[in-house]
Amino acid sequence: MNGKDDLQELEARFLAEIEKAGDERALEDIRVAALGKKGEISTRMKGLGKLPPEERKSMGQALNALKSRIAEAIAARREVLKQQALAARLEKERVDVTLPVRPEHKGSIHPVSHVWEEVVEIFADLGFSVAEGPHIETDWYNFEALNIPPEHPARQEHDTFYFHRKDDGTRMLLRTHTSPVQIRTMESTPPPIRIIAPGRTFRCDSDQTHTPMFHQVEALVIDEETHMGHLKWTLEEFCKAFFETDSVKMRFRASHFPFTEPSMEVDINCSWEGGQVKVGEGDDWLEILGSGMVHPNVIRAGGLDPERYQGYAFGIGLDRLAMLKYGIPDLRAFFEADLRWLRHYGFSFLQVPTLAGGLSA
Ligand code: 2NM
Repeated sequence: MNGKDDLQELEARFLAEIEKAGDERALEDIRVAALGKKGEISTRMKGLGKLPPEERKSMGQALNALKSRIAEAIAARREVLKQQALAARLEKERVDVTLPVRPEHKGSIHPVSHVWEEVVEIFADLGFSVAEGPHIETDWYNFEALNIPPEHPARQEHDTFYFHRKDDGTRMLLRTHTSPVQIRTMESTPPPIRIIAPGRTFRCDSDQTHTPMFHQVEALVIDEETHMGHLKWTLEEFCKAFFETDSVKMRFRASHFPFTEPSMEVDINCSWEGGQVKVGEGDDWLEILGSGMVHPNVIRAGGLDPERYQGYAFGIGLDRLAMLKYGIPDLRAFFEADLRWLRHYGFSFLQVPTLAGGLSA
């Protein structure tokens, strides 16, 4: 048979097969039969040497051109098949998001997540926005900028997780509090600043009352006039809203933190009955947060002028808040992912805390 006629027939046959290929596997079989090492075209390429020299060149060109056309046809068909497969999958896996929620759902919202949302809701209502930042921080943002120089004793208390040193001798760390977010906010936002920074924090400490990962929410307010009266009012509003009682009594105790001056720890009244704490009744006191007026060194580290700007900050442990409000006795159970525990203490995803609808209800 004349070589060129043979090629035309070959091309027609392969193009027809490609067009008929129903899936990517069938297409791959055709590719191997046509373009593979032992395929029709390669076999003919190998035969070129036996042709008379004057035919060899044109036959070689014809074979190469055919090879490209078949490869193109296969690629085009593959694209069509891919689109068809995707369309079929989308059709089959379609979810009607307008259907009502199924009552038999299994998941639940972790109490820490729930309390996190409650706290955000309360402070949003007081005019605070939420700020977030990285878990992996530099020494500057986690310590130096917060008025904690390298030799400061507070460094030991922080039980910091460090990463390997870099070539320049510095090392990154897991933030030990969310305060780095406040520094970053001061750098990026002109006052007035009114933010809360909820998030995960990390300390190399593990016993009955400490887990290596825990949650904090810290607040920062900076402008030209803010004073301790504002701090006290804000904390009182927060406690009343969070514990859902107007009867909660608060006690401010002088304390010391490197990043605030003066510093106060805040206790609320509670009762202990049958091993259960109740907030807002009784004559015992329970420490729930630390606070103070932001130290001028910290304001300066945030890039602001402490002669012009001042403000307050405070920090609250979210895990402890969750234990107190929902009567959860053991901190370590929080992070064990025990399904029975999660079902018992978890919240329905429909129980979104809002001030209008009730935080815990
Ligand atoms: C606390 C207690 C007191 C605090 C201070 C700052 C910053 F960045 F503004 F200096 N952030 N958070 C602070 C103050 C945190 O936690 C117990």
